[in-house]
Amino acid sequence: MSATKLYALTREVSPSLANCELSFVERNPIDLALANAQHHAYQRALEEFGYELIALPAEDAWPDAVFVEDVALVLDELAVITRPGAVSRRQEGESVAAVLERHRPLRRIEEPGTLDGGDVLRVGRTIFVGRSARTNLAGIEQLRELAGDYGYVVRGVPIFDCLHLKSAVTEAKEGTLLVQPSWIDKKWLAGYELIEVDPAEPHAANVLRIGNGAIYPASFPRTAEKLAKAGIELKVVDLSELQKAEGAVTCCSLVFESQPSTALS
Ligand code: CIR
Repeated sequence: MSATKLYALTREVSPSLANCELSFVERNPIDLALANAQHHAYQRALEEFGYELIALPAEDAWPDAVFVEDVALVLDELAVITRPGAVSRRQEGESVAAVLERHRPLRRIEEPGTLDGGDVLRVGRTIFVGRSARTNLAGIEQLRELAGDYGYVVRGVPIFDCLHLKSAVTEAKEGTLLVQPSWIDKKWLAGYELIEVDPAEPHAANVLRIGNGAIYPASFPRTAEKLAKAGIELKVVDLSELQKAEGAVTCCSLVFESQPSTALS
């Protein structure tokens, strides 16, 4: 029997990162060399978790292209190429699609739908989708049809004062969500154990869960302590420069397992 392979699709930081989209954070100078070094450390952390890295080259024309999470989502059964809410990001998906089509049947969110992967949180067979400035009802409806065919339940969830659903809530370990209660009404998350971010760390709700471990930003030590107390083994990475571009740990990769047919190669 062939072993399952774990893949992490990433893209190198664009030299034009300083021209990124910004919605809820102020523009501050970004140290590009440091951004690259931090991104490489993030890639190493993924490798330490056993992922084989697929690193796409940087794209000068697309400042936000390092945030590959927003342009696709990968479920066990299919991959969906999104139609990002920001017009400046609409062309980022093609090179990602070219990789993913080797691993999954591809589907697409079509006009008039918009959907950012940062608004999509899969927890088991439930897919929460943020109703944000980037993701519209048509996008959510299209995802409901695509994923519904495979038995996923898609739930649109309002969020406020933040960019994406996964700015407000992510899965920290099986059945446990890390949440920023100022940005999402906890009633949507009934039935899950919740860990709240430390109030002094409003942006701390984004954790990249990997089994019983997780990759987590160095900038949120108080919330990190709560996660560690919950038994989560953290690999802490400094992402200060990508955070200035309103990025977080989940948005810099698409992580997925090989399918049985591709595990042979
Ligand atoms: C944007 O506004 O699209 C980028 N500057 C940041 C995207 C971050 N993506 C994510 O959290 N999924």
